[in-house]
Amino acid sequence: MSTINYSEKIPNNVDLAGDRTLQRALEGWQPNFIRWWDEVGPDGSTNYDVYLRTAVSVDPKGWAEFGHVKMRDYRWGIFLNPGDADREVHFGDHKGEKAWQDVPGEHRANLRRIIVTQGDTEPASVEQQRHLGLTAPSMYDLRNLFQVNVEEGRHLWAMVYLLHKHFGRDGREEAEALLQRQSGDQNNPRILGAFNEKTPDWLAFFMFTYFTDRDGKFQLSALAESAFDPLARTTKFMLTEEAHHMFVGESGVSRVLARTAQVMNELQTDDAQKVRAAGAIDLGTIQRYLNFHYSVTIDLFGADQSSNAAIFYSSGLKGRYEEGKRTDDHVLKGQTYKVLEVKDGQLVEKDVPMLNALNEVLRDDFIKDSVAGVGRWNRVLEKAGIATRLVVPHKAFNRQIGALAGIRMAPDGRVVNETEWAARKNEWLPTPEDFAFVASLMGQVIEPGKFAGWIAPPVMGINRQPIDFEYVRFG
Ligand code: BYC
Repeated sequence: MSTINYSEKIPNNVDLAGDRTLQRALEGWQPNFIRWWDEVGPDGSTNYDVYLRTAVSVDPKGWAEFGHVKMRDYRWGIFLNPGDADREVHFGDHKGEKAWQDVPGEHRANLRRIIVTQGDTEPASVEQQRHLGLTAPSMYDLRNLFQVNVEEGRHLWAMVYLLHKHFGRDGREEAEALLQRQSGDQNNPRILGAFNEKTPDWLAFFMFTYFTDRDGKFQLSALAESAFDPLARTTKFMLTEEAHHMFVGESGVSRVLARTAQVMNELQTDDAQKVRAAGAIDLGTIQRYLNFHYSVTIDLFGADQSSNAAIFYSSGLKGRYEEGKRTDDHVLKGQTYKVLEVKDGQLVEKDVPMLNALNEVLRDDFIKDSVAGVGRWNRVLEKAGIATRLVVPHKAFNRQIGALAGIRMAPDGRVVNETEWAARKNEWLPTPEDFAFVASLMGQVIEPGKFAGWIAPPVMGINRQPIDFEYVRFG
């Protein structure tokens, strides 16, 4: 079960050949996927041979192989972590029952909705990143972008497999619709807000892979607890790939900071204009990008009180992050959790039923994890002797979803009036001028071992290759 069969048109470890109808249906979807990739996937990359890792097994010790491949020939496939025949549901009303190998009728609509929402984010991110290859700061970074892109494509495959196998005709229709919605499209946008935003430059890409891919980590971890075993097993394997995406973001921002700090030290200045004139990105701009990506990403966890979230949990569809490590009763009835609301112009906490607050619980877990990485960024500044520190804004800052939506708030958590917001929002969120400046730095640098002037080289290469390795061969 766990070896991947690469001799088939669709590589898989789910014995696709044993289900001819499913195999034919997925082989019917495959050319549509390739057409989608050609139309809205990485711009101008068709002839490139890219040093990519491809999953060859689900054994954590040796799951991937590296080699130069053309992206449209990447072996996108269907890989589930090994199953455990004795697995039990370990939270919610079905706790203690056997995990489900098929979809129970009463949970069908909700499960489909969760799988479609998850699936929708994957192609969305490829669409958002499609032009970035044209302005890559190095061949190393170009390769990382493409690695992220092909794996998001594979994550789409993971969800499409579940839709085709377990949801019949509706599932096949949803799988088609996943290729039809498009990021930012006025008439047929992607489902969740952050996936309709632009990723216009590489600073935005690094912030996206740091923050928004981390939403992926937390949502996939919650789904990896699911009573619906095929969803749990496929999301567990997706998490293996996701780790690299967050690494790209975290190390990317670190390298931008390292270069900025170097320029600040060379010029003995913290003046943004002087830093910019020297071709580096000033810390104010980096902070504003951080504020934006952090706030749109925490919206992805949904409303702070949600009856959907309660139903998803109680019915065993979606657990909490690291559900198995928690020591409560895993049913959560009668328990409460604190959420925020505005009363008399002040933010106040109130206790609400925990089950309804599970989006907030997951958001708070995400926040802890995000803050830790921002601390690692600050150590780059500290080591360089720079006094400025990056901070994540208050969680009510710039929110569009839930009870905090639309509140005018400074990043430090002060509720502000419309006048102050209007006067100061350019200090807090990226301005058109910031975008224009960052865009002005984006020129393609693709000679092996060379890096754009606004970013430091990485500490080491990919898969123990040297930094000046030919990660991409241009056809
Ligand atoms: N934007 O009751 P609520 C990843 C909607 S990222 C727009 O709170 P619920 C990746 C909501 O749909 C991980 N709309 O909803 C990262 C609902 O709409 P309807 C993606 C939003 O269901 C980088 C209404 O508002 N995976 O993998 O409790 C690169 C009421 O809200 C938003 C998942 O999200 C928003 N931000 O929670 C590539 C996991 N937020 O039904 C990939 C699956 C909420 O009233 N999804 N709405 O029309 C879920 O678990 C849930 O759908 C959500 C929403 C947590 C997202």
